[in-house]
Amino acid sequence: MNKYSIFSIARNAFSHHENWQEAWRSPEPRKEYDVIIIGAGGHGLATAYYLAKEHGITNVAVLEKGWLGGGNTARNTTIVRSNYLYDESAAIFEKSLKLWEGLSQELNYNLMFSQRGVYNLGHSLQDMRDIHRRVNANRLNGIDSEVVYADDIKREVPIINTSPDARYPILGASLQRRAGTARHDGVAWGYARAADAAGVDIIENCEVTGINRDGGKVTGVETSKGTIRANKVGIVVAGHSGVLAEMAGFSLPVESHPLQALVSEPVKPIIDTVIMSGAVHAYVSQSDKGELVIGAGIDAYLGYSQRGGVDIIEHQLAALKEMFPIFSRMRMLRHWGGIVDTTPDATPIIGKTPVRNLFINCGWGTGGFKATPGSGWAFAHTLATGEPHPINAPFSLDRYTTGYLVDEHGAAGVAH
Ligand code: FAD
Ligand code: PYC
Repeated sequence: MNKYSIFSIARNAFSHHENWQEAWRSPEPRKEYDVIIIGAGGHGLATAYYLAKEHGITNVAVLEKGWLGGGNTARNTTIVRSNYLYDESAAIFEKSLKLWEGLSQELNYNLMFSQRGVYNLGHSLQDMRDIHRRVNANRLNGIDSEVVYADDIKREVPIINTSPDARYPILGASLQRRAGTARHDGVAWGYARAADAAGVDIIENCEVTGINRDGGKVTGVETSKGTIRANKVGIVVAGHSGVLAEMAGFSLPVESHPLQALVSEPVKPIIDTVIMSGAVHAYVSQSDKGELVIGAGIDAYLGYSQRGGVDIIEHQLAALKEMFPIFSRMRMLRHWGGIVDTTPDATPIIGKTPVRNLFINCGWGTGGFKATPGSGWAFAHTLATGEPHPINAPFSLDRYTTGYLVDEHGAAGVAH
């Protein structure tokens, strides 16, 4: 750090941040835009950024009913990986991972992207067969992925319990070394700043309450700040996708479920990778602040409250304690929930809707954070050209009538 940055930090500290430049503007909505994006989560903001960067479309508004990033984007546990089973998923998640690898530089924003590796554990012979199959599929798609065994894991993560006497003994895992974690709200802020700089209007506290149509074509939206016209509209609202689809007069095969997470009190560095177990429904990493970041599968019931049942976290902590006995006396500090939109094949929907010029990007369930850059990139193409990019063509809504499903339940990482 040089003397100028020390002075600048001191000056800003004493000014109580009053003179800081806003990272993005807070404009009033115009009467009309070329494109409206509903939802300022990571996916919506990334879409706006790539519309400007890749397609030169900047007469764009992103409408957010709350605050930017206040949905699942800043509620998630930030695991980024691309080790999905099917070619279709591998293509979009790997595209995303490649974008992650240069994103801090591209946005000039420190996203704290940390390629610390992700282990997906196997606890039975059948788990290990499935892991072999997925690792082979990953490698055929050029995705780094390897099978490791209990001793290998123990060497890298000495605090893990690999005793064969455990209730769910750890036999091995798939390991993706390029996978890892990132700073979740930083992703929203980085994309927002870059999109705003390109001329995109990001309008917070602006709830969309209706989708206007004329002759089967979208013409704009009704909002808490009035009517706004648009040639094209993209819906990117995660847990509220069904609500927005209903406003536009069609239904989606999605369910909205709470998904919970919690963090412990901060401790010194004890785990420098990510451990996930789909079988016992628990996963853990350690944040830069020292907190253990812990999650599980979805709550079984449907709902829109951003909280969940205590039984889920009780179960996940019991499972985690068996895997890491050293955690048994740690205190938990905070706990929250988000609303995730799950699809029957655990795979997203990105593309056209029955309403002309109205497009949707949803159904990422428990696993969309990792896809933020790739999803925004592909959705921007879809909005700009009116047609899906080959990378998102397999994720059309009509696959639920044609039957071309992409069943990723086995690789979703978290049960849903
Ligand atoms: P959001 O960030 O939810 O953005 C949608 C926005 O739309 C919200 O800000 C909302 O306020 C807004 N909105 C809704 N209705 C309206 C309306 N009517 N008008 C205007 N705006 C509206 N994924 C991973 O890859 N790795 C993980 O480790 C991971 N962990 C998770 C842990 C938890 C606890 C949760 C809840 C999710 C997790 N996920 C994870 C999933 C991931 O968070 C989501 O898939 C992803 O963030 C979705 O991003 P988004 O931008 O589509 O949605
Ligand atoms: O998709 O890898 C994932 C994930 C981890 C935690 C929640 N989702």
